[in-house]
Amino acid sequence: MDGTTIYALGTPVPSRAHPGALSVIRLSGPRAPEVLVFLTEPRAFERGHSARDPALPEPRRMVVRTLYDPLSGEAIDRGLAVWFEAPNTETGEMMAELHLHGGRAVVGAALEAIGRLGLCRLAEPGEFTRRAFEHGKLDLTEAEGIADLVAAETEQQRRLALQQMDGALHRLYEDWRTLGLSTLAHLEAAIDFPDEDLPAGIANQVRDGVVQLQAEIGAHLEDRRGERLREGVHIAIIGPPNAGKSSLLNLLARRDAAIVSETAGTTRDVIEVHLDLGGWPVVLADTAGLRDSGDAIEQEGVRRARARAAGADLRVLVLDASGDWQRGWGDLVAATENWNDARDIVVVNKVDLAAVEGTDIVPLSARSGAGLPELLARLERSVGLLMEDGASAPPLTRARHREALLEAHAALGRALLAPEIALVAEDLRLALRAIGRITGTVRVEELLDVIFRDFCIGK
Ligand SMILES: Nc1nc2c(ncn2[C@@H]2O[C@H](COP(=O)(O)OP(=O)(O)OP(=O)(O)O)[C@@H](O)[C@H]2O)c(=O)[nH]1
Ligand SMILES: [Mg+2]
Repeated sequence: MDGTTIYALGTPVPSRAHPGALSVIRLSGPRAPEVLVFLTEPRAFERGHSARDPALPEPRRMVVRTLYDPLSGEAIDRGLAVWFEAPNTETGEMMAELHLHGGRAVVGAALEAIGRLGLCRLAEPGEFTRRAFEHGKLDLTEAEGIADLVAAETEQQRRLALQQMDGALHRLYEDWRTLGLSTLAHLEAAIDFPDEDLPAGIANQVRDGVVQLQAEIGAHLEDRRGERLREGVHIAIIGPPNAGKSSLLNLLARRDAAIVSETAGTTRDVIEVHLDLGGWPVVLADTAGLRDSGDAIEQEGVRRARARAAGADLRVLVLDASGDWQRGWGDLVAATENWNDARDIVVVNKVDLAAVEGTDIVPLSARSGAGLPELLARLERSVGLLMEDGASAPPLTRARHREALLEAHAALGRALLAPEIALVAEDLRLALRAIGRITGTVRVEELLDVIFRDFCIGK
């Protein structure tokens, strides 16, 4: 971190088609308040005011100010100005904000005016958040939570991101580090005094600590909720040919994403659509009708359908009400890998042609839409069940965390088998370092560059 002052437009860049009512320019760094003075006091720049100039408003108090070009003295806009005194700010540095009208020319002129002062430079992507991290305002998982919050598209993604921004993962990983460190302290005591008898039970305590840590990390690694929330819950629509699987996909997607026809065997490839289902992001897949076929291409489609069904988080089996649906059901379920009675759903479609009755089925007409509300409720319930598994603990959300935790998990496994105390300690230290990399307690510069590069400018 350098001691420079940075500035950036924090709101979207206004375009001709989308000017904003407001635009916010933010600054962070030692000279931020000074910049405010030079921009809001005509001629102040030439006179060379100091940051303690009377023109500087009280910190944290918004004031109406006209913004001037510091060199020509020409008015640019009138808006609100505020500044915040370090270190109790978002970045831990002096900060200032200008709330201007969101026109292209206004924003362009204001940014140019700030640049012309020569007191600060444009921020890089994520630089504000990075400075907050450098000043200990947040850890890396919380910084990633901010990025996820900005990127969140559904309600549940937003909730998870907010939890992470508020430190849910930080606390979990810090708890593990604390447990690991106290275990290590016991071990180091044993190494330092090899000749003295250890108090009875220390070896057990160390073992219990490592076992507990490894078990908790293992359970966390198995929890797929975070990835499902980021990438979408995968739902596969499967069933015999012509049952109306593609019709159902189109109905849920509210567009003609898949070809529908009365020819059995229409769908060959897997067709995906992305949906927001009650706040959950969902990837819905339509698949080829399941049957034995002499057609090599169709057979490949069926193979893909089965693979997709097995790999999906949820399965929706579609049967044809106008056919002998009760007979096919059991065999199809039996032939479907990973079928889960509690969550997976059986839809009997085309009830406009033949009425159906039965428990554990959802009657539907993809043609008329009858039964759709019930199906949506069932889908939301199933997704809810899926995502509640282990709901008390915050889920793993990033591949970066997974990698580090796998490393920690493996090191703990080695520690349990290590023949000597010194080796146990070494493996435990490796595990702690891996966990520390997740939160940023253990710093890795290249890693920081990668993480903050993904942010937007002005964040
Ligand atoms: N009457 C009626 N016809 C339907 C309904 N849903 C689908 N169909 C018709 O059933 C035929 C097959 O529909 P698709 O959606 O293509 O069926 P599919 O299961 O995707 O078929 P494949 O891709 O060949 O496996 C089409 O002619 C649809 O118009 C429904 O609810 N009622
Ligand atoms: Mg189809």
